[in-house]
Amino acid sequence: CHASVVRQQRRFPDDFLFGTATASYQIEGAWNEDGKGENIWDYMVHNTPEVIRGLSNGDVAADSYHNYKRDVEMMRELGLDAYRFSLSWSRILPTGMANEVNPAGIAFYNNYINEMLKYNITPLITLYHWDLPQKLQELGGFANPLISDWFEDYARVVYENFGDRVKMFITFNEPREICFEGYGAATKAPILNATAMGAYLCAKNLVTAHAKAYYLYDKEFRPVQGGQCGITISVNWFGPATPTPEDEMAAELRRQGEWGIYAHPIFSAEGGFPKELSDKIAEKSAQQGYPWSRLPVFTEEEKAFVRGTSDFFGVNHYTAYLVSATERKGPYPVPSLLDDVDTGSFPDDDWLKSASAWLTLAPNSIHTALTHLNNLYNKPIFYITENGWSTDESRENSLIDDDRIQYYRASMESLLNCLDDGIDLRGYMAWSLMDNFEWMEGYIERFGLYEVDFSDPARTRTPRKAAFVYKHIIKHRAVDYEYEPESMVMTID
Ligand code: PNW
Repeated sequence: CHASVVRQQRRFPDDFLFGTATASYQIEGAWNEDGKGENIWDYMVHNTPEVIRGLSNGDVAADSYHNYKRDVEMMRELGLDAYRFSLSWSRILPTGMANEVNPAGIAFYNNYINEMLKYNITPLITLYHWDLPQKLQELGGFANPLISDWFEDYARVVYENFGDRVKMFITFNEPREICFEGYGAATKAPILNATAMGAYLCAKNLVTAHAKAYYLYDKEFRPVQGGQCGITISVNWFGPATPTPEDEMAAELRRQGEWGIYAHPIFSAEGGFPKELSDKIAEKSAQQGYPWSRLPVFTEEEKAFVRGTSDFFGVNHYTAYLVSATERKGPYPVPSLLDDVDTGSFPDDDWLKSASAWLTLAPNSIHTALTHLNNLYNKPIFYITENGWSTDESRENSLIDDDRIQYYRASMESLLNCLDDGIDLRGYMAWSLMDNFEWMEGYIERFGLYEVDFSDPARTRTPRKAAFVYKHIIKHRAVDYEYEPESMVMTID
């Protein structure tokens, strides 16, 4: 007879960075306070409020501009090693250009950073998480190649002001959502719906802007500041629906269209846009009567400029899809990235569903995606810069989020599979520290480890059950399936 069976626990290394992530427009509020300029989300929610579910906006959001000390207190409660947050470009440069730096904006981020450092929490800064200054949008935004100069000027202000204390910079969060959703469709600001032309122009200009900001850091700031600069790309997994050559090819094309278009120019040995995707778009463009491919080309010089410009690969990973060459395709607008790629995608019926239409719990998909990236791009350093689960705001017992716990535990196992395989994965940021403005879904889909009461002027934050579970994982560097919080009262250890 035996007293207890101890499950063999796999552990995370002590120096593995566990954190949470947020973004400026989603949490800060104070949209027009202390000299902040207007950005494309301010403009969109005020001029076309009907595009947001529940007609809400980020004017106040979680009001982190005034609650930043409470935010850091929550980080301490969770025992975080790191915190990833983004800077509001128009809070720092109200016109978007570097002619005028807003001292109150610099002071706010200094306070936030210094408060974290006081408690040994490593700050990770994202320079751009979707909130372009409106004035720059009026000049074409990411469709204008000059974006790379404007972004470089902004990056210089950021490195100069914060680089003495912040050692990890992420230039852009999720080019796919910026370009494909904001320019190619109307599902994110600036809701341009400029078909595939807009999305492809944006893709080339964005990776070039990233490269400029990287060289600026590498040449002028790294020698004195000694940090790292990289980019975060959303890499969900797209696998074949059936093991046929047609579906295998469909999945490959879809991967190239979803994330290869942004990752290949930076992380591949040859640079430029992915080959099969480029061929396919050239072929479609010719059929449609265009005198040239709708996908811009990189000259050899441009390829060399962009290639190799990231110290790490930041991966936002949430879910997976099955891809078919024939099933459940479109109809897609013509021309569009999805019509160019010409595939159908859907989750497996057995995967647990979240409150977000696009998000299911796909088994071990972090490991599948990272294994693929690791082989494709010659073993870069990886960070998971976002991963998380949504629940609906109308749920009863909204603090008891067993589905979110199931999702996070599954993610942990998938991370450990990566570490077991020798993938150079150095950290994991859960999305999100707290409920926030979930873009077009307003406050209806909730991703927080802490619940935020958006009807309360104080925006009170309350830990969900998953917060206790994540805290326990961080503290013990392992997943304990037997663990249950003793109470829902959170303390700082
Ligand atoms: C991320 N997808 O966006 C963003 O970086 C966050 O700002 C956002 O709140 C979070 O995920 C949750 O939505 C994504 O379609 C948007 O797979 C779409 C997808 C993935 C991530």
